[in-house]
Amino acid sequence: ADLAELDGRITGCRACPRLVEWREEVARTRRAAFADQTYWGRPVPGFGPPDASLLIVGLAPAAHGANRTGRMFTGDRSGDVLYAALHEVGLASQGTAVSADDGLSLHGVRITSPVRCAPPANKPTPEERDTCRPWLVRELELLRPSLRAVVVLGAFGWQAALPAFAQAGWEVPRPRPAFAHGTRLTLTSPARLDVFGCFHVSQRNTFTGRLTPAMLREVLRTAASAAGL
Ligand code: DU
Ligand code: SF4
Repeated sequence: ADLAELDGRITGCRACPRLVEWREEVARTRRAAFADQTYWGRPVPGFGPPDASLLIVGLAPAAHGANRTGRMFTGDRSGDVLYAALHEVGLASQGTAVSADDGLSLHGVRITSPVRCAPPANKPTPEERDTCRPWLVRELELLRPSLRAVVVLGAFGWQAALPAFAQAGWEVPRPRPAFAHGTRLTLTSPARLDVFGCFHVSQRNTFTGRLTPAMLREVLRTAASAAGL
């Protein structure tokens, strides 16, 4: 089994009835600006090379972003911020992401999500988060040989990711360290993994200045350095 095979299995998942209904309804009704497009409307797999040393963990696909284009953070405002920063720090081949065939490639970085289907109001339930976790655990197991650092975007991702690290074989301290922007959690066993907390790139944080492009670049630079990139 490899990551490409895992990605294929993920895209066929229908384990969460509420999310299956929502992702497909959004794909049917569409937004006026995208009325002529065929929406992906399925679970979104990780994006990036299978030997990535840095992993970025988000929240869930945006209804008219990744749920439309089929690629993480592609075609939405969150992605505009994330990919611009990745490009500026040298981790992405271009600073924009508009469609799955726009030519963008990532250097040593993979982007994934603890929930793979677009949820209503961008809010998965705890049950949906737990139902989706095995996909992230499997992705972590397959990335483990090359993986050295993780950037977790937001508290939801943090709460989902720490148990996934534990299930994938890392020793995670209990009680689990709380999420904070700028937090660095270094796991040491069975192999070193530096985990960084960063405010999510959603408009709620970027429009208000809670997360500035400079703050995001700083976390990405520090994490890339920890990852040997
Ligand atoms: O099929 P592939 O060229 O190995 O790409 C798999 C997957 O990883 C696809 O989503 C493109 C992405 N990717 C990347 O972002 N950067 C790379 O350097 C290589 C592949
Ligand atoms: Fe499957 Fe995850 Fe989508 Fe639920 S959110 S249907 S577990 S891919």
